[in-house]
Amino acid sequence: MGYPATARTTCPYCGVGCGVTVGVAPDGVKLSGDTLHPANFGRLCSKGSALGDTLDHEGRLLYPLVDGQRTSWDEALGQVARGFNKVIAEHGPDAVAFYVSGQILTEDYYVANKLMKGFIGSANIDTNSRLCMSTAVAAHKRAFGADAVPVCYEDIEEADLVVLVGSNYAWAHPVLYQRLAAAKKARPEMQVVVVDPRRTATCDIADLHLAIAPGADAYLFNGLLHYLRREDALDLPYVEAHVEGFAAAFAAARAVSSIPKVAQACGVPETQVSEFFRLYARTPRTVTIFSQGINQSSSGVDKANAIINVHLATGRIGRPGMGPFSVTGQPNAMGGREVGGLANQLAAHLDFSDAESINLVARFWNTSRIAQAPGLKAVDMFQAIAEGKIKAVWIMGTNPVVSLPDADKVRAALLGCELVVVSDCVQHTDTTACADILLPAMGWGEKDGTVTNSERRISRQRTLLPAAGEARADWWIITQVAQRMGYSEAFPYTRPAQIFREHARLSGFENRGERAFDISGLAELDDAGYDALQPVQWPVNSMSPDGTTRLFTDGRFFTPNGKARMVAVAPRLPAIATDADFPLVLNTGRIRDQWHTMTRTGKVPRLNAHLCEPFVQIHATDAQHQQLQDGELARLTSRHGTMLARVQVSEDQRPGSVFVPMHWNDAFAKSARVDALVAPITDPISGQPESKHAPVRVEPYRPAWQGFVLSRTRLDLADASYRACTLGSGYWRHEIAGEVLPDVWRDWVQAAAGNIGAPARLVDARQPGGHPSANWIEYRDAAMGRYRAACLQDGKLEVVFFIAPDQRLPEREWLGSLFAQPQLAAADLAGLLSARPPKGAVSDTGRIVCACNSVGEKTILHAIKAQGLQSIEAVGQCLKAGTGCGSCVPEIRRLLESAKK
Ligand SMILES: Nc1nc2c(c(=O)[nH]1)N[C@H]1C(S)=C(S)[C@@H](COP(=O)(O)OP(=O)(O)OC[C@H]3O[C@@H](n4cnc5c(=O)[nH]c(N)nc54)[C@H](O)[C@@H]3O)O[C@H]1N2
Ligand SMILES: Nc1nc2c(c(=O)[nH]1)N[C@H]1C(S)=C(S)[C@@H](COP(=O)(O)OP(=O)(O)OC[C@H]3O[C@@H](n4cnc5c(=O)[nH]c(N)nc54)[C@H](O)[C@@H]3O)O[C@H]1N2
Ligand code: SF4
Ligand SMILES: [Mo]
Repeated sequence: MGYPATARTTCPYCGVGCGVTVGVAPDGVKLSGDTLHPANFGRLCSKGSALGDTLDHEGRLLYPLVDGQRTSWDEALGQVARGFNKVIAEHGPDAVAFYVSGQILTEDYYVANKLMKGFIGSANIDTNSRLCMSTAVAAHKRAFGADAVPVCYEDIEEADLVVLVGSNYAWAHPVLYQRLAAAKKARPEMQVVVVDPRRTATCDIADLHLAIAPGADAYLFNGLLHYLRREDALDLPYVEAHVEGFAAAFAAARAVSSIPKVAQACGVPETQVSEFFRLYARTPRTVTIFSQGINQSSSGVDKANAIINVHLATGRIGRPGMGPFSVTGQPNAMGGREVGGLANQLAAHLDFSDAESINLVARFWNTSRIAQAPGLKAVDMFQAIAEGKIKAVWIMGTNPVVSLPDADKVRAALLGCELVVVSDCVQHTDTTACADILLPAMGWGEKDGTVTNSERRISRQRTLLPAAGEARADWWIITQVAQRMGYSEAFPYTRPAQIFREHARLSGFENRGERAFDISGLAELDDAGYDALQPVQWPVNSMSPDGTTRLFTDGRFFTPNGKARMVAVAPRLPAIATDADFPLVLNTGRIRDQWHTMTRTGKVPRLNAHLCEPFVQIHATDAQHQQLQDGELARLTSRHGTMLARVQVSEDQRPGSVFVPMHWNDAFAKSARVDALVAPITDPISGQPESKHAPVRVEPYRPAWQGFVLSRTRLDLADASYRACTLGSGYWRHEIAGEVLPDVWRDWVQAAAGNIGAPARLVDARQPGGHPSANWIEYRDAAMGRYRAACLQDGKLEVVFFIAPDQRLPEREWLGSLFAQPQLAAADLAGLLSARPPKGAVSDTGRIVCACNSVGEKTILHAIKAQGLQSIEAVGQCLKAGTGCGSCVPEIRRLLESAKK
């Protein structure tokens, strides 16, 4: 097969679904935003623009492995098929399960769902979208009768008021944030309100930030509904014609409705609540964006409906610049919903609620084995694995040992399970470590198919490169297993276009307009048409052959009577309250430059440079109360588990609440999996876990010593009690701490020396020699507990160790930059163990702020002061910082502000 010189494809990270143009040249790939793609019009964020750096095969899973041994595809596939068939024969179809992901393509998803629900005959297929979008799905179905997102991206730009609830747009949906920021710049009268317990980077463009008490959002939106009624700001004719349930919803909202009461329930000043309500009342063009701060909650579905209620009652839906907007997280979260990948869905927006639907899908698939009832949702599925009720599980494209709540139990469940199959692109993850059979999946740039973004837009991911090793497409792997399980006739696929056509046909099959998801207009695409498919928003059918920008424009919904439903919401706070033992609320989420469990973004030095350790952000009052100091280590404990993280004292945090990123895991750190602390509590309707509100305790962790090692190779450093490893430019950075005293360092130094062929005997700095080509220099102050060492080989820096009794250690950036030098200059060598850069060294940048142009905090602050820079534009002109993807603009603005103080 030939590979194209340039191709248009779609970013594999977030649900914005940006188009990417890739040129493949002998010296590597050249990548830029697709100027024609309607999601991004040429823009990319830091992660998207670094995609080219993720394509090497380092760390990839290249061959099928059974019990750790390389084997042929035929053997591995045969073992999976036989293993599943054996369990099914002995214990029935509900004793097996698939756990899949919003990161596989629609075609992969379709085949997995068809195999489990249609032919194995169980609905035990669930997806990581359970942890992500299942709340929004349930809320949409309650309100609209279908899981359909009403709006399109232009609505964000056309709105006069954009409310972001539990969404850190600037970091999690950066290109949409940039579109919003640009729209606001062009029309400064546009208002932006952020509702989030933390002050996030998104607040950079906010006119108002409500630092709401964790979990209190339903009080706010119920209060708003009541206020709008009182102020006569509802669209009662619209409600009369198109909405039902108003009276009950309004009655429920009345319980806590005066502004002082709402303010108290939400823990924000009254003035802010009234400002928000007034703004909302007078601004018809309103878009309310909501994300995981709403979804990941034990009352998330009610909260989402409280938001949608207000849009229905004001008729702000189905019109330009208006609507509730649940933004999807993963690149194909929406595609998974279309094929029915959740355990309580069936296929193509049909579910198990009536025999008719089941019968329809059974006829279409020509099967007599179709599942008759919903399967187990993710948290229950892993519970069933733990109890031995599920005996074989196949995990595809997700890392549940890191991302599911009560993650230590999840690991134990997998280790105790009879047959664990994992399909992944990466060999060493916390989940692949639990697998009996590992199947290498093609990654981005290799695989071929479709994804659907937040605004229902289907785009192509296209093949640009040959597969790594023997990696195969997920749809192919599932098809092959299905054939070996005895279902060849129903799984004849040899290319994704066939699967896509079948999926499109099913969406239109006996669909007389009652199912929102309808892409029957694409069912006849030939292979060439599929290859050339341009981004298009569903529904795509005979009525709207070019797709559909906005839904519900005619006020008709997918309920039996065509009316939307308002839902009576009685607000509930997080399921488990804080108490004296666990006094703080643990909020978890994303950082700008990492993607989930870091399997891909963790390979890119410039993405690792922004924030390179697991951290816990805490307000100064709480820090003081717990006697925690900025920069030291802390132990976090909940009823379920414990972790270590670096303390970041910050005014951005709401007192009583701490924030920890979800990303770190055992593949990059030790004791840093935050989901070990999160309780497996879920929303009763959606089954989505309460990942944002676990009660915890945070205490100082004061080990005997702390330190860091920078080295060309990655070191194991197994005896450290705390460890976080990140890849820098040409070196690995290991942040470490430990309980056991100095000897252990010697062991590590010796181990590192072993790696590079240096002498086992340490050579003092004052007596170089011992080995003709390697040099150790060492500094030790046993009384003070300080130790420093460096090794050079032929003048090139190989490793530096810095150990101290506490966290007061030199900065790493300058030392790291020395790894780029083929020969250490004398001045650099002189400053090495004192970690003092020679005067005027340009490489002493401080923490990297701008990932695109590698500009550090120190450099920016220095330029601001030395050259009197006053604006983002001036910093950009001077240093290029902020001129790439723009994701760091909020941080640069804060540096400008801090310099003024
Ligand atoms: N850089 C980056 N971007 C990503 C991802 C990534 O891993 N990295 N992942 C993608 C995926 S799959 C998803 S689902 C999205 C998620 O995108 P977001 O939902 O925007 O991201 P989160 O950081 O999980 O959480 C959003 C915010 O909810 C707030 N929050 C917590 N509790 C509450 C509450 O009670 N009320 C309110 N109003 N807010 C609260 C948190 O403080 C946080 O700022 O991001 C996508 N984009
Ligand atoms: N505490 C807490 N927990 C959370 C969240 C939170 O906010 N807080 N967020 C939740 C949310 S919203 C989400 S979406 C999840 C995400 O959590 P996960 O899905 O567990 O995280 P990823 O790192 O994205 O895992 C994807 C895996 O699939 C592999 N992969 C990538 N592409 C492919 C492919 O094409 N095929 C195959 N077979 N494998 C592939 C990657 O190497 C990686 O191992 O985490 C959830 N967990
Ligand atoms: S905004 Fe999302 S889809 Fe766009 S480039 Fe960034 S990660 Fe990729
Ligand atoms: Mo997600």
